[in-house]
Amino acid sequence: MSAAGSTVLIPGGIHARVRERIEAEFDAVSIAAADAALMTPEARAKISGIACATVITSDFIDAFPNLSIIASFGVGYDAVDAKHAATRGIMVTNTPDVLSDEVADTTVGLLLNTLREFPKAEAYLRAGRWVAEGSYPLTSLTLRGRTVGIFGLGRIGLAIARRLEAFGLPINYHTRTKRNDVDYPWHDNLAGLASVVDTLIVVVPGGAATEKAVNADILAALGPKGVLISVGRGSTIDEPALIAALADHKIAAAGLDVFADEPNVPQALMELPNVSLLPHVASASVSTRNAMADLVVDNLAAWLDGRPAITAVPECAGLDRKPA
Ligand code: A2R
Repeated sequence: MSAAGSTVLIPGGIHARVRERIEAEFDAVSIAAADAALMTPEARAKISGIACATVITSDFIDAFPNLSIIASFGVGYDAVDAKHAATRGIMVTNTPDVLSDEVADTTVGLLLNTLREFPKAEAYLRAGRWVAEGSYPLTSLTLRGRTVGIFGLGRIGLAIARRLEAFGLPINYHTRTKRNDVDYPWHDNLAGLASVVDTLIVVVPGGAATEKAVNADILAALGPKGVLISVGRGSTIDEPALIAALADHKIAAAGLDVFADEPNVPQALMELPNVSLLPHVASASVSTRNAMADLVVDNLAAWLDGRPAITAVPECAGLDRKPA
């Protein structure tokens, strides 16, 4: 089989460039959601690739007897049952690296917004309050003198660390495995990291191992001057515990780009004054999203042509392309 003769399914919404390229380069089939009941068994049997930005369960995967690759949009692929796909010899790919710098830039912006209240200061100007009431109040928080802890020093975490190092800030980190290519102090547990820093940046993948990892104990360890920044997955934060910590001034402030139940953001969070909120936009520039879209389709084309996938997820890194 060659890529050109392959049928690729798009379940649910996806970036327009992914759809356009798939329609141009493969036989494309679209369904409204990742629900196998929306297709006949005959139609499912024709599918060899899936391009997705949605939840892909093991049951859905098993509904496609000739499926060979699932190309997921985004670096986080916790929505795709990659372990199950790997046991069936099905490749899963994601879109790492091409978004790391964009996400790191956004993280620095969100951190500054959280500390120095720039969105609120701009709203103050636009509302005419500078003229009517005088200068915006001095901010109680600053980036100066802070010590940063990065929970997840992977591709994105390291890009954030390098930026904040240039801002003159000391960096510590927690991962399961110590990196031997950086000199930043490593902590073998998150509580230990939180207790020695005042600025905790969370950029670990979602999934069971990191579910609500940032809980009341971690926030207490971060302390009253503490600032939490979350840009990985909303599932990694215990949101009720965060809301309580912010309301009770157990920590000073938080900046969030990701939430547990997107696009729904708890009203209690929105009403807190010491929070800066973004609607999951860390990688959301036209150029970066286009690069992610191209990587989705390039992975499909490579694998369905019999070449190695470009960016296999770790669970599928050892898979060989099945003979057509
Ligand atoms: O634990 P390690 O040594 O595998 O390091 C990875 C760390 N990490 C964890 N750290 C502590 N406890 C865990 N249970 C845990 N699981 C993973 O997170 C590594 O340092 C980092 C992930 O880095 P990368 O795989 O390079 O991912 P990347 O490209 O930085 O993206 C991170 C996440 C995505 O999964 C999306 O959810 C989000 O950012 O956009």
